Amino acid sequence: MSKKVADIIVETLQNAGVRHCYGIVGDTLNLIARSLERSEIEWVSVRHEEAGAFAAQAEAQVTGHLTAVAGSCGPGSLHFINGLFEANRNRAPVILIASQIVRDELGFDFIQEVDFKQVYQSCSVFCDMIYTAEQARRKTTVACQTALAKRGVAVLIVPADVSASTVHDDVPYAVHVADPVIRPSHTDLEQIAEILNEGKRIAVYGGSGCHGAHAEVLAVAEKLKAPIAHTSRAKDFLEHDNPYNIGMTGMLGNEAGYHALLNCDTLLMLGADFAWRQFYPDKAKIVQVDIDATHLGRRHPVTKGVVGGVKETLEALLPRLNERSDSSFRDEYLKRYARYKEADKVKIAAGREGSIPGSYLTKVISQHAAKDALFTADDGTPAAWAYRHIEANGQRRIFASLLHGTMANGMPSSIGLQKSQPDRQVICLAGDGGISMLFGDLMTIVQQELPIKIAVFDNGKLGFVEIEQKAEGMLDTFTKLKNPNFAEVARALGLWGQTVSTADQLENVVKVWLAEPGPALLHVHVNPMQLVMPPFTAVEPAVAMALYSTRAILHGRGGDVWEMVKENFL
Ligand SMILES: Cc1ncc(C[n+]2csc(CCOP(=O)(O)OP(=O)(O)O)c2C)c(N)n1
Ligand SMILES: [Mg+2]
Repeated sequence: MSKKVADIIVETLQNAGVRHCYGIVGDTLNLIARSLERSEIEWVSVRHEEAGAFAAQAEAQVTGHLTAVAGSCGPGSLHFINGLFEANRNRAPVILIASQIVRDELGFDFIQEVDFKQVYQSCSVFCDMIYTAEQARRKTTVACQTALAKRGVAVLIVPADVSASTVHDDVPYAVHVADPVIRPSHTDLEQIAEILNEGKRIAVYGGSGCHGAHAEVLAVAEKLKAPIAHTSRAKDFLEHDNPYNIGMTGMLGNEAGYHALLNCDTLLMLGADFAWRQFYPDKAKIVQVDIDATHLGRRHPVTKGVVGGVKETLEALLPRLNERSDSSFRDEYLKRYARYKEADKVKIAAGREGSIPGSYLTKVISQHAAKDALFTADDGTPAAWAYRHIEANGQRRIFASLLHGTMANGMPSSIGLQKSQPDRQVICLAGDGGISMLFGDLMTIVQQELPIKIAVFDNGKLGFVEIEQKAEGMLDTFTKLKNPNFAEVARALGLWGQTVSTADQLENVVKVWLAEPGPALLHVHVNPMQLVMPPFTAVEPAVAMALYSTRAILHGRGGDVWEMVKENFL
């Protein structure tokens, strides 16, 4: 049977599980757009392709399904890049249909010619062109298969003359979505059991690989009398219903999680690939379990690394572990964690003179959000507050740019979450810097009639960077933002919009905002002087802060120092 290549591509995507395709149409993409229109895949027009890529990766993460983006040649398909880095790092199966100028002009610096193969190599697991019409089905199938199997981005470059061609299409290449069970060999299991059975102060450190393994992680921790610390990405999976939880380590962590990992004599790392080496113990024996063999020992040397899914590995490991009776190590850190949580309850409150700290705003939102709400948080202070103050319950999820660390991830990611989960509440915690960066896609939210709830944490600055600068003893440099009234702008765009500046009104306004049936933007003037405090008191940052204070006072900005001290230390 003869078929148009554009139809073959779209049919293959549909059969591979694609439900939405985000993008902007144009020239070389038009034929594929026509095929998409006739398919069951829903096209979602965005205003900036980067937003489409963020949306697609969030959808792919929450559903596990392959999700598509598509662009016109040159700048159109180039604009996806930052969102595709985000997707690839998050192991989100996303396919970009990068339409291309006709083959006959490739290599002559034709108008809009971009070598996508070179551009997208470093943020993809598959990146290739359909060279001939005859290879269309096979190449599209392999692109989809690779994105799903390797959990990442596939970039399929499609010259316009190829998508317009007609070919015989009678070989049934098709995508297989597999779900294998992977666990270590018996020898590997014996070896890690031996190390764990010798431990006296054992800690478990769970990462996002613990998704779906809550019961098994708790069972192992119970047997080993180990407290459970987790990475930020594992918060959704391990924080809830966990009597052994001691929270996170790292800059966003707390002192219990931080010290337990440094003071244990045996560390069991489960699906955790935490990048910051200084938070690993230097003297402990480390056992690492990861589904990806390339992760073993790449952050910090480990005693024994094994390959397997966390759930399957722990199921097989459990009978090999001796039940310990001494729980003193775990008890100590559980006590320290409880103390931290208790202090936090009091500390996270309205600021002085009715100001609203970002942490308090987040806590209030968490209190009133739905039980199964999906949150996105912009890189910057919103992500820090989200991981510290959104309460996990096993149903909620938080999506932030933890691995790529990009601004502006929040609002566009919420588009993909709401498109794929129309019945769930989707809440975006946005920075004033972050929301401005892809502001145009608020119009996508309106056009698509998505009831997303956006809170803009307006501190009038690139706050997180200012904190970094202060921690280096610098005065704030190039961080100021002159903002509009975001609520007014939101209303002009067709969203519900309101501004809140004082803590006494906050709770009521948050309730009204969350109850709005349509898209709603809450513009909150948050305390501009709030710092994100690390879980330790190191001499270095303290000295840098002192330097900052001295400089600020010398530059006639003693008021800033006083505001900072009042908000954070008094
Ligand atoms: C695309 C991009 N540009 C720059 C940065 C560096 N950066 C990280 S956080 C941040 C400030 C974010 O400001 P805002 O969104 O207002 O959040 P705040 O920290 O003020 O709450 C910047 C500039 C980045 N991570 N990504
Ligand atoms: Mg800001």
